Amino acid sequence: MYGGGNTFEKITATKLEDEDPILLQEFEEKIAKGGKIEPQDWMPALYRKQLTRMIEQHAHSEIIGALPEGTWITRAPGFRRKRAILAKVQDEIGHAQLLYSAAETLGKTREAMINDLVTGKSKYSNIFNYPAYTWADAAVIAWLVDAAAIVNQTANAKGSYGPYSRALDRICIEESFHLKYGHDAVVYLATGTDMQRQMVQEALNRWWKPLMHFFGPPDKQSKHTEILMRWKVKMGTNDEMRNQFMDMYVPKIWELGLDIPDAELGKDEETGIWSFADPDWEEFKRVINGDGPLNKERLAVRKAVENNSEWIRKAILSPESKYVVPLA
Ligand code: FAQ
Repeated sequence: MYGGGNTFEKITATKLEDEDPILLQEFEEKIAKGGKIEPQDWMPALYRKQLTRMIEQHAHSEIIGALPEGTWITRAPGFRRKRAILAKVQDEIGHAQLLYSAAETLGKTREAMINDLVTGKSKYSNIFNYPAYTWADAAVIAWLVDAAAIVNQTANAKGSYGPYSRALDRICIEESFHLKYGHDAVVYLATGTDMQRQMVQEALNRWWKPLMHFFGPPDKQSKHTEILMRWKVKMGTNDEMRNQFMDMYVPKIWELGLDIPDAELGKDEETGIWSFADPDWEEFKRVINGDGPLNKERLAVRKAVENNSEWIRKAILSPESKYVVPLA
């Protein structure tokens, strides 16, 4: 029914006010009671559009997110770490596959999604546009970027769209392994030689600001939070998720004797809210709109992979292919 990208754009152009009010009410009541919406169920076009946007961006983030750590597979210190980072990178690509499949249930084809990624039409997480200069960068990504992802995704796994919440459940289990592996790698460096401690401190200094950006703009600047919270797609606001991350991980970072590069960081014990210095939201905007340190390189790699593997997709998907199972 929803063949290509153009068809999908037309279907999702309907305004919320134009929806059937009775169907809309039933839909919202089901969500309010904690019910799941499945692909065949009625849903407002805006729900379809918002979910597609968010799941698609998430899928792109996983596939691009494999690149900074991917460059460390051959250089990881020792066979044990090489095996672990190889498995992690493979998992991230698997997460992208799960998420593209979940997004496809909403009607946009995978081809259209990949096309929107490589042409720069779709966004993906800000954080993967920064370089991983040293092994400590790979360790900090595996610990803290995965931790940030888990905070966001364990909450949203309880969300209203069945295919997305089931994909998130599975992803979070794997991300928990990644976090343990990343924590182990950071602890090793933080309790190592002076040079190793310096290396991990410098990596933390590089990643802290992108980590603050990772949860999205402050709530008062967020465009989509209100409707996504109403429909239980997002289960916490950007500020709530950021605060939860700081609450869980700032003490763990301090425990290791590492400094967080923010002189204004502190928690109000009464409200439980962390305050922090402005992480430069202008930089965030530049990075998510294509002008970060490595945006062009990341997309160029992705585009090259797509071009180089086109013959494989053609061979497998052609009607003559012995790999295509005929529909019964
Ligand atoms: N990066 O109105 P809001 C991972 C955009 S997975 C880029 O607040 P929303 C695993 C936003 O799209 C990481 N763009 O947006 C891993 C919107 O632009 P648009 C990804 C961002 O959707 C670990 C505009 O700003 N996780 O790390 C970002 O309500 C290690 C306005 O913002 C997910 O995708 C950003 N950080 O909230 C892999 C989780 N933040 O579309 C490898 C699912 C905002 O209007 C190694 N997504 N923008 O042009 C979400 O939870 C939400 O979409 C947010 C943003 C919280 C990211």
